[in-house]
Amino acid sequence: MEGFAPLEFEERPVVEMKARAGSFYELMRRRRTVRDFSDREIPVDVIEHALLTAGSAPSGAHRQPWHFVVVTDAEKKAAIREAAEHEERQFYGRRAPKEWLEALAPLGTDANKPFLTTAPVLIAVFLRRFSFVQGGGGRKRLKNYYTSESVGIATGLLISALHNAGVATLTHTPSPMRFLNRLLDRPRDERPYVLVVAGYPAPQAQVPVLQRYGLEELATFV
Ligand code: IYR
Repeated sequence: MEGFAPLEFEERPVVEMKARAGSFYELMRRRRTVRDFSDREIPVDVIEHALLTAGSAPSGAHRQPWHFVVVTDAEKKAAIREAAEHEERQFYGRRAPKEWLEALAPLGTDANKPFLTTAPVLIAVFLRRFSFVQGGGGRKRLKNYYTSESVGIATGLLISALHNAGVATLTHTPSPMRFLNRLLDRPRDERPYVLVVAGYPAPQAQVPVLQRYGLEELATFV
């Protein structure tokens, strides 16, 4: 960060504000988490623009505490699938408490994660707890701030940008997912945050029927 510059802000007529707010909602309410993907490729520049959008997220002290690894290589995807399914078998088989399994039952999920090899793109989102700068005769380690809030917002922008471009996503969190550091060659001080699976939905993809909160339930105006 260096100094200050005038804000570039475009004020819109109220009619336009309202129209844009409404049409953005119409777009976003059609986003669904997809678990059944086609193997068709998606253009790399769509992914690149979505990543740049994610990187526009606000972050604590502007430390940008994120790193995205885009995986398209079939062997890498297979290795991720194998490691994720290994963890998920433990999760579904013995680690998960009954209450958690009951909460997941309506989603129809289990330890099999075919989408990890079918979908054309996996984006592993890493949270960086530290930044490194040159200074004082060496590499200095600075603490990052509000990292989970910042990376959460960036991930929200990422899935919104992909949805806007016509790409379906799944925010997948195999747990634990430390194996991603090893498989994707990321340093130990980066924490795998979420795996975003991206691609076209399979032609016959189904999604759970769900209700979203209306305004009266999701917000209070005081
Ligand atoms: N990580 C597991 C379990 C899982 C947990 C939650 I909370 C979900 O919303 C969905 C799945 C899996 O991916 O199957």
